[in-house]
Amino acid sequence: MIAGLSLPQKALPPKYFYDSKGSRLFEAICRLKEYYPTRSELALTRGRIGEIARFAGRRGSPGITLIEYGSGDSMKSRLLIEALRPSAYIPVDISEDALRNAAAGLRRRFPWLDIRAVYGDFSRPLKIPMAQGRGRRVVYFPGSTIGNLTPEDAHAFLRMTCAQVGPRGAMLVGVDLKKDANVLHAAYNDAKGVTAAFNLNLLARINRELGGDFKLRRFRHYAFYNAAPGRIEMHLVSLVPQTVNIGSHRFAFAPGESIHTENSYKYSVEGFRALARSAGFEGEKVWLDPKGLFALHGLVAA
Ligand code: AVJ
Repeated sequence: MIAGLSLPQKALPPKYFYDSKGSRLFEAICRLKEYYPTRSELALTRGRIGEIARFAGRRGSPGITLIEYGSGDSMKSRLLIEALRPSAYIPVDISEDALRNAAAGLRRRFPWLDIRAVYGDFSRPLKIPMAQGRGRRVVYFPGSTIGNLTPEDAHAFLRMTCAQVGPRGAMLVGVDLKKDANVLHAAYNDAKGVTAAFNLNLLARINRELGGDFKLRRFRHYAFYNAAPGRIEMHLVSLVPQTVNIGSHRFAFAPGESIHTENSYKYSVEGFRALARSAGFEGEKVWLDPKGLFALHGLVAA
């Protein structure tokens, strides 16, 4: 946090949004009528689950290990577990509460499944417990979380995942599509202000956990589509000249100066396939929701 706030363009990593309050706010975002990604991905996963499981499982292949990054409430993974019947499921998440609750629910629902929850940050190499056997490894990364990474970081992340699943291993990754800027704008500037509350909670969290003295009313949520890099940017804009303390550190804000809190990159089908290919994956399948808003890519490690 200190390092990010010391940059010329102040910036904080979006992974810190997800304390328990932030996770609840994010779940509320997912229910907003303007926020199409969750609903679109769920509809597409429900509608095509047979094909998706056939791709991931090559039908009948025994001992599949399903690894999910950013599993959250494991909502979509339930569908995939039912259809794919893996022998092991490894949910990885940075929100410990969400992870433990989801794992407990899945244990009741799928008593035959070996579940090993891993609490951690998947953007760094993690020690993943692997079920024994020669089964295929499948990484599931839904939700368009990959959009938080710059294309350079996404490339490195895909390379790491490619090595993790090994030759002929698979990855299912949810990616938000490029679309009309007005639709994007509405999704990140909802009328009820839930996204604004989600963004501002990052400052409240710094106050709670790091002894900061941010006055939340002196900052405003700001989100816009930056067409050149193809990303939504979220910022917190200082409304007045002010200084903020975090422990012994002081940060000055000019009026209008912002903290850049999130990028959410949008990709065309071909754009994402090219990125995946450059990282060692072949884009074998892609499924779109009926409205063409969201894509699920089926990648195979070359
Ligand atoms: C969880 C990263 C996919 O980028 O759309 C939602 C987070 N931020 N509204 C996204 C988010 C503001 C979300 N991801």
